[in-house]
Amino acid sequence: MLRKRSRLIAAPIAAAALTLTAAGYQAGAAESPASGGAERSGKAAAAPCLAGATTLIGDLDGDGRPDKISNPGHTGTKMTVQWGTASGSFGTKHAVSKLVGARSGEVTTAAVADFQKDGKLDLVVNIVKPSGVDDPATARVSQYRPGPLKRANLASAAARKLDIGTQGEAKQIRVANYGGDAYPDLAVLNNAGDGVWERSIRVTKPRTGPGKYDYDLQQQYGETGTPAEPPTMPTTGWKHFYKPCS
Ligand SMILES: [Ca+2]
Ligand SMILES: [Ca+2]
Repeated sequence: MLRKRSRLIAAPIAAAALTLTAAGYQAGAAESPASGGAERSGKAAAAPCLAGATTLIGDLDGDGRPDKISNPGHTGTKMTVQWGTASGSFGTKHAVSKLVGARSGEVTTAAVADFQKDGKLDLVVNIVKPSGVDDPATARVSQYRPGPLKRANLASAAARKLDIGTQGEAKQIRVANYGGDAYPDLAVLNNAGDGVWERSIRVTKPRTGPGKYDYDLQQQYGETGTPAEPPTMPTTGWKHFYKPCS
């Protein structure tokens, strides 16, 4: 029954999902030849839910078991993941910055949500070493990583580059809601250089995930400030898209 249900959910998703499913099979087979393959082929986990304002429970690695994603202060800079176990509990905390391979002096910002709404949680991650001067540095990593993600390094078979990494230095990335549609958007606390901090907006398009910088949307939803008076940042992104777990 679970298999049937997972197929029904997967059916509307085109070729991209087939690629992910194939990757899931391979990853599962490599890790656990006995049972991993079947489980990772698309067993449907329950919909993500909130266990408190900064803790999301949902399946991030596609094994059908809910994982715990914690985001202290909503900033995306101190995010941790605890993988779900067979008994329904959660394993040890892994810092997202460490999983994605951040180096000394680099700032890692991350946001988790099901951005394109295919039923699997996704990751937005940006890794940048601040320049320390007025000209912002380019990020070493700035990606949208559609789930399922590998446990070891949060890699995705369908990772895509984002322009967040070339438009300033991201200090925070938060899930946001702009325009009132069903797709989670992003608010980036961005050092744009020359003493300007901005709330930089990326609106998500159906099926494809977070979009590029858009001048009109930025005028509508963005805000500029300074280090002394930074722009306000959203704290209700997850709350808007996910219900409490109980
Ligand atoms: Ca999981
Ligand atoms: Ca997704």
